[in-house]
Amino acid sequence: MSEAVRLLLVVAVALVDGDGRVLVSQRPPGKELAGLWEFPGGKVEPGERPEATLIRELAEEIGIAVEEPCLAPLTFASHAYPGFHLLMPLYVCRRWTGTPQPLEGQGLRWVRPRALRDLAMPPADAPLIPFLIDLLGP
Ligand code: 9L3
Ligand code: MG
Repeated sequence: MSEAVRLLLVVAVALVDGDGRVLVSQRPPGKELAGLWEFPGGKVEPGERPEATLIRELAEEIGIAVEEPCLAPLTFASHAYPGFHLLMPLYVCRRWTGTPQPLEGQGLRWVRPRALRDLAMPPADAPLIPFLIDLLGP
């Protein structure tokens, strides 16, 4: 008999600026994975559509407004932690309203896709780098 796997659905987004740079957010002290640089996003609440999660998280964490048609699905990430499996769709977004701000005291950086390789990222995020290099160039 195999044990049931706990599945955590998290959604993340690559915000892309006019120079093909991507926004990464540093998880604040006190949160799990503190200090690691991630694509912004968070947990999908029960009954919530992933796009609605992203719109909510982007407003809460970095103070920008995104409209749903601007969210294009790119790929999925997954990672098996000891207690649960994380499944994380990654969207791409090139249009939003407002200027990203660190509303939770986190670091924010715009980086070219190749420079993501030099950042410490959560295990789900790092395998997404080649997809962004394919899409945006290095
Ligand atoms: N997580 C990993 N990479 C990401 C995001 C947004 C989240 N790009 C992981 C960190 C936590 C879990 O997903 O283990 C839930 O994220 P949050 O709700 O703490 O942001
Ligand atoms: Mg989050």
